[in-house]
Amino acid sequence: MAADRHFTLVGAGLAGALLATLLAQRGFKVEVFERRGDPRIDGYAGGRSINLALAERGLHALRQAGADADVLRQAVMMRGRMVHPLGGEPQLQRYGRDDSEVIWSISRGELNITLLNAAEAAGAILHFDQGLASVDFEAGIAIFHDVHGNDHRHAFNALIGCDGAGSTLRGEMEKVTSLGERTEWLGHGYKELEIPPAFDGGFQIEPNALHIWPRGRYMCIALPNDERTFTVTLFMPNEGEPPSFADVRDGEDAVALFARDFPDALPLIPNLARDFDRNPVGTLATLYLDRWGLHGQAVLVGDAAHAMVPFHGQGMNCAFEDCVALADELERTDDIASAFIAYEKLRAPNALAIQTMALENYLEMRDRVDDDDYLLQRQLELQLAGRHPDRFVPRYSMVSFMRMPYATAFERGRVQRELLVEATRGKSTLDDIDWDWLDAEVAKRLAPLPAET
Ligand code: FAD
Ligand code: E0Q
Repeated sequence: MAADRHFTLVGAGLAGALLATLLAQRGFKVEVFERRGDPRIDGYAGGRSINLALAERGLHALRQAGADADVLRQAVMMRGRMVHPLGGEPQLQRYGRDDSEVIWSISRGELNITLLNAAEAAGAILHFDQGLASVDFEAGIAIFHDVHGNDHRHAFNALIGCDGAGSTLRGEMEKVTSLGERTEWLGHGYKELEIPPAFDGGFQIEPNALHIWPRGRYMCIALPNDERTFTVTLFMPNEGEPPSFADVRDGEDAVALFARDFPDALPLIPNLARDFDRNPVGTLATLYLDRWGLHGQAVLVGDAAHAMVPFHGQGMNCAFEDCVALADELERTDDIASAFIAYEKLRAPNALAIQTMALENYLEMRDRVDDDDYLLQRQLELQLAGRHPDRFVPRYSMVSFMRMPYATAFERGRVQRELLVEATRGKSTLDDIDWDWLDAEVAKRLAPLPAET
């Protein structure tokens, strides 16, 4: 490995902190510049507790960095989706076969702090309150702005953009060469609210689940925090047929919406009106690029390269897979330019596949999880998974519990969906399934999966 290989990372969020750790552990020189303050000193931006679902892909990346145990210690297990129909009893839809197939709710702030500590322990140098302002690629100089308005000129060898969906580095690269950037706005936004602990200090609702209140064009979800609270997220169109953020404008409107459409959630959220008024409406979009790199000078990872809508809970998981892939490529060859290209070639088709599946999952979550035909297809899916465990694996499981490329999960998922639709067409129970035909079709259309995926 060439001794002069020095990487400058822009952004010390989730991907930046993990990538810094992985590269420093491989013996590279790593410097990281983060626009915000050090969350270990200043507290995490916003002070709100926001959480994320961590699945096998992200967990595996954390294992590579030796950070998995620290992260899991603060995590809450989620066995499945607790669906709250309007006027009915909540029902748990298990994600996996048993407790070996679960996902984890973790605090974004705590995860970031754990990874920043890991990065420093591995030898990375972190600079906070230093936001990338511009890049002179010809001179090899990046300019960072600090909070006092001072500029710092930094000579770089190679830049890695971990600066999120609104990436400044991407904008600077785009000025030199077209990346083919395209942003597709979802037209729906989100608002974060909080369920506090019960009077006795425990959780107010089932802690080991991801709660969903599906309502057709909009929905609420809640993920547990280890301090016995839940972070609730309301997803809703920005405008159009009510309700939307255009007509649910303030806390009072929100209380009325919850009283009508989420009556079991309303009493759990005592500060709903206040939180609604204080917290911003988040925007949601998918970002597509034709290119992620600029020769050997710069490359993008995570949301900076491929921001996605959050409905599969895979944005961070995918970003973490990117980090491992890039670190592995950089270790494999001394030529940074060819490592950047190999990384992009490996990851771009997979990023596109999970972006597509995340968009599909919004429709499924808000509109289908309580439908009869959906429930019948899910029953059949479970039966087929039991009959053909090496061939028929639910797409959710391929994405969340396995590490095969996302593009493979997407393609096999497409074949499986066709089978489920064909086999249940015109049927209302599994009693009428033609099993001989179906078992033969599974064997014909789905090759066995290799044992280690
Ligand atoms: P970020 O985490 O956004 O980090 C970017 C960092 O760069 C920040 O620290 C920022 O301050 C810094 N920065 C920005 N500009 C500059 C600059 N000019 N100079 C220096 N630093 C800069 N993913 C999951 O896997 N599971 C989930 O359950 C999940 N839920 C989600 C729910 C919602 C509502 C949303 C919006 C997203 C969710 N995601 C989830 C996606 C996940 O948040 C992102 O994919 C992940 O944060 C991407 O990491 P990143 O490091 O690329 O970007
Ligand atoms: C998960 C875990 C924001 C968010 C995060 C998630 C999930 C969902 C719905 C949402 C998908 C699922 N899901 O339950 O199918 O698995 O992360 Cl909205």
